[in-house]
Amino acid sequence: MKIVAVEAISYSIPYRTPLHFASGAVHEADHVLVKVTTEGGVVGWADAPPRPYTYGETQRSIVAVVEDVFAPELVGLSVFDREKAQRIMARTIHNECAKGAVDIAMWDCIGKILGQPVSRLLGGFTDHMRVSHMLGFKPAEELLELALGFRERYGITTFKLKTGRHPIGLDVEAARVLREGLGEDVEIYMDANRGWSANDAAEVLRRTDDLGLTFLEEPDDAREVLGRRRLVTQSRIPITADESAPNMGEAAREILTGGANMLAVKTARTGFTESAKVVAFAEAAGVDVYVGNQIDTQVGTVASVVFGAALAHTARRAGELSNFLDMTDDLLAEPLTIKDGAIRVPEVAGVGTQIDPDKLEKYRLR
Ligand code: MUC
Ligand code: MG
Repeated sequence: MKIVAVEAISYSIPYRTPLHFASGAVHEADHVLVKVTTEGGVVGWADAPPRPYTYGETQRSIVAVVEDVFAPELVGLSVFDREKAQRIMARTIHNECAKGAVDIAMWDCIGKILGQPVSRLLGGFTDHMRVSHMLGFKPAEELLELALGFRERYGITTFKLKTGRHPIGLDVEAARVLREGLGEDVEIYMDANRGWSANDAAEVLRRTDDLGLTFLEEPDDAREVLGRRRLVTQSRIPITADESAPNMGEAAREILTGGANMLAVKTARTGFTESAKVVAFAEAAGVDVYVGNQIDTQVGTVASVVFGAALAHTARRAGELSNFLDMTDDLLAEPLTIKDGAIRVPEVAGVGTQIDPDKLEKYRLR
């Protein structure tokens, strides 16, 4: 079934609680919906979040690359020809989230055409994903109050603490207050978004050694090659590559050159097709992964749930699937719910990214 249109629709939804982290901040979901239409009128949807501080993409660059560069090449292709679409999009370097969204929207069409949930088509390992909540920069006591609230209300027992601040004592204190307030059974890990040097990170690891943290993500700029390698070699917990591994090739390079020994997999940037290749590489290499958050709306989050639950290697750990709770509204026709610390895979044909037309009309920018 041929693709007849590939469109990019900008929209903006304010956040109730902005998220602050070492590389930037998010006050509104100024994202782009990617819509793929096939002959016969099947429509697939996916969300592309612009993250200029991570990938260099903006809302306008995503619209431009999808509509001006990808669409003319993809129209006329069978929607089942995902690998051909990958090759076409790979001719344009970078633009990770634009490519990821086109792939997911194609998968949504495929699921709808076959009358199957895409999670089943991708592997069908389980029917839910455990949720990890990402905590942005805030005073330690406020972070604890928030985390206790998320545990009480949604049953969430895994938390990512955004770090990378100076003085480093701020983050050490936040981790300690969380551990003492939440107890031993809660999983806590840190993500510094390159905010520290390798030496800062080594000092933080030394000072948090007794806190039972699960892993440390993107402590410093991975291009500081020797510092990063030293950290990976010396750390007692895994060092995770996130923005230093935005695609399959760079994920392999970071692992094989000792820049990291764990990987974040984000469907927002590698879609389903390339994410599956990243996971296969990691599984074969004996490297743990977790499903990360690109500060996703519900449209982005449901894609992460669908992918994460499909494969045994991604379903092992909680995925970051709850930051849409900080938004004032969302676009998904069937809103997601978090119960007992988990989100269930929607039992619908496709990805479950169906859009509420009234909400899209309200928030779209053009
Ligand atoms: C994360 O894991 O880093 C913050 C910046 C970004 O690109 O993603 C978020 C979360
Ligand atoms: Mg990260």
